[in-house]
Amino acid sequence: MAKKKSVEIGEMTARDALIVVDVQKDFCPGGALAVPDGDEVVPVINRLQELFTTVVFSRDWHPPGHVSFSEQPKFVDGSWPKHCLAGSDGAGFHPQLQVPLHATVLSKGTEKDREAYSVFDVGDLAQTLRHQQVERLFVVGLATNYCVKETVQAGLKEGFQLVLVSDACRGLDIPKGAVKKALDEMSKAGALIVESKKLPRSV
Ligand code: VGL
Ligand code: ZN
Repeated sequence: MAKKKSVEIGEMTARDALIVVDVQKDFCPGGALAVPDGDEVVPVINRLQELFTTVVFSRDWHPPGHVSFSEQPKFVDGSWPKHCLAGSDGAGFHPQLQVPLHATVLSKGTEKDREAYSVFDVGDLAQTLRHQQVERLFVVGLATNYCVKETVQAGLKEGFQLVLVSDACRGLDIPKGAVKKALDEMSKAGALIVESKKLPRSV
């Protein structure tokens, strides 16, 4: 009988890094650009962190009048209500998200005229990770079909192996099916999509 093909994660090592994308108040219920159930990723991500020696946090961090802000916000591709204003309360991490004191925090979308969905748009993250001998990235956070997807795609282009932990992500399903489409695109591009319970140490 044919065995169902299973994803091989193997051992977790110091060559793995966790990238936590934009788990900020504005992307959680009650926030300016709320992702449905966005806050549900928080306990999953807090548990996952125990598996990693390297954890990088990104935050969306826009100046007033950022190019992505729209007067008539449509919640579609590139036209958003004002969100994640640098230094504002809404731009803060979710209060229950564990962010270790010395964690790397990368702010993105800080230039007024340029959108930046991928964490790799900030500085030389790829180079830094390579210097740390990181080979494989586990990506989690918000929103699946924007900053998470672009980070996964950019990471693959930089030559990393990519794992998306599906229950540690939530997306904006507008139009309906957009999140599924994003998952398919990431998978086709070469990312593994796994649930956190499939990771080596049960978390
Ligand atoms: C994001 C829309 C606008 C994200 C950021 O973090 O996915 N989405 N800015
Ligand atoms: Zn933004």
